[in-house]
Amino acid sequence: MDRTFVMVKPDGVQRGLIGEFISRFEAKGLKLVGAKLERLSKERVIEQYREHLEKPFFPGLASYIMSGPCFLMAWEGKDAVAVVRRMIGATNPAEAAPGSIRGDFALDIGRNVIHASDSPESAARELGIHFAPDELIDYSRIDESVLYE
Ligand code: YYY
Ligand code: MG
Repeated sequence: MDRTFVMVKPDGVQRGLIGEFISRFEAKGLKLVGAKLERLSKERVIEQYREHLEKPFFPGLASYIMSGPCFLMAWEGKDAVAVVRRMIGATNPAEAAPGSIRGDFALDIGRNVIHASDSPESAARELGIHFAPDELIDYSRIDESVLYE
């Protein structure tokens, strides 16, 4: 099973959308294996977005991510990384498909409400940045026997 890192950004938290987003992932059949509300330090934002450090949008991105608490989650399931990326939609909400989270809840690329890892390698790296090993919980969910072939 894949694990992926998902983060409700400060605009999503402020707009009261944490529960809506959790509901979508739960309804899909994914399993929540870690979660916490946190204000990210500059160091953590730099680590999270290190591929974008030199981009012109980085300063704005960093101050937005640090503008308030984020809700950090780890989700587990079959192909969870790819599945969650499709569920959150394209980076630019104007191009994100209706039915995706960004397609349904955002308008501006600089306020796109949610983050999710883009590959299994990024997921492992990002989970390592934000969660200590004992914050990720191994358990079975009762519906797993009917969710999977
Ligand atoms: O992975 P994803 O969040 O979909 O997009 P990235 O290309 O990794 O960019 C990270 C983050 O940076 C994006 O969610 C919004 C912001 N951003 C921006 O503000 N302006 C851009 N032109 C590109 C990205
Ligand atoms: Mg990305």
